[in-house]
Amino acid sequence: MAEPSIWSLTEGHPEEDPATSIMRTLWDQPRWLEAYHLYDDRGSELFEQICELPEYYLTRTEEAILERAAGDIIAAAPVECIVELGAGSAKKTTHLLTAQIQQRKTGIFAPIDVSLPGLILSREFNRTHLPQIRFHGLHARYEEGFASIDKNLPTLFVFLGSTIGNFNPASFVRFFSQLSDAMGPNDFLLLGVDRIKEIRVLERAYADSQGLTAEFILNVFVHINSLVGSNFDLAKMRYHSWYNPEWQQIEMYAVSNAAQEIRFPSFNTSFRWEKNDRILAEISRKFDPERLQQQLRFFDLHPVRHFTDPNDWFSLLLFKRAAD
Ligand code: AVI
Repeated sequence: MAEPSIWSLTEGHPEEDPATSIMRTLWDQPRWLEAYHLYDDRGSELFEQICELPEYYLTRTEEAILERAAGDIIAAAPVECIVELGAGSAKKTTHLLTAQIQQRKTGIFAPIDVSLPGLILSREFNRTHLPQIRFHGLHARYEEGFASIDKNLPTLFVFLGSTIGNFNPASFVRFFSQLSDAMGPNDFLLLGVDRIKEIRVLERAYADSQGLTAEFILNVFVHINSLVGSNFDLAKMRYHSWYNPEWQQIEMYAVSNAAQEIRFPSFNTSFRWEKNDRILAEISRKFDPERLQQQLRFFDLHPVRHFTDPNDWFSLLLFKRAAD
C-alpha cells in the first residue's frame, strides 16, 4: 500500500520514459506530442485556472448537469462501487457519492490516478465530507486500475470532463476495448463529453482573452526543455488553435516564428523548425452524442440514459455493459 487506503499498481509496470515519448512523436509528420506532457506541476495549475475561465464552459456545464442528474444516475445504476478515472474531478463526483449515500446508505469510492498527491487529496476530502463511503484509491494507469476491479462487484465507472476528447483515434479504441473487457455484467459507465456546436463558441473556449490556454500549451516546451535539455524558446513561437470541422476537433499548436535549430544534446540530434511550421500539442475532440452511443455499442456498451444542459452543449451519457 503506497499510503493508507491507496493501493499502488505501478510497481513492476514501469511507465514509458517521457523523454522517449517526446522524441518519438517530435520526429513524426506532422510533429506532435502526447497530451500527458502538458500536465507538469505548472500545467496542472494552469488547467485548474482554465476551468474557471468565462470562455471555458465545459467544467461548469458538466457540473450543473451532474448536480441535477446525480439522483437519476444512481437510481438507474444499482451499484456498490464508484470508480473514477482520474481523481481530478472530486468535486463533481461528490454529487454522485452523495446520491449513493442517500439511496443506499453506503458504498465504495475507488479513484484511479497516476498522481499520488491527487489521490491523497481525494482521500482527505472523502474522509471529511463522505465518511459513510469506503475509500479505496488506486495509484495506477487507467488500464491497470480498471483491470484490478472485481468483476462481480456492481460498479459505476465514471470518466468526466470530456477527457476522452484528448485521446487520438488509436488510444480511443484501445481505451474502450480495455475498459469494456474489465467490466462485469452489472457494471455501468458514465461518460462526460463536449458536443459539436457553433464554431465560435468552441474556438473561444480554446483561445481565451487572458491567454491562459496559450500559456498552458506553450508551457509544455518549458517542461520538455527541463526533461531532455532542448532549447525551445517561447519567444520564438506562438500559440494557434482552430476547430477542424472535418475531424470535429479543436487543434492546439505551437507555431515557429522564425527558422530555428532545435537541439537535443542528450540524444545528440537536432531538427530545423522552419518559420510557420507547427507542432500539434493537443487535440480536443467534440462529439455527436447519438453517434457516440452507436459507436460504443460495438464495445458492448449499451446506452441507458442521456443527460444534457439547456443549450445542448455537453452530454453525460450512461451506458450498461452488455452480458457476454
Ligand atoms: C482536459 N481536457 C478535457 C481539456 C479539453 O478541453 O480538451 C484540456 C484543455 N486544453 C486546453 N484547454 C483545455
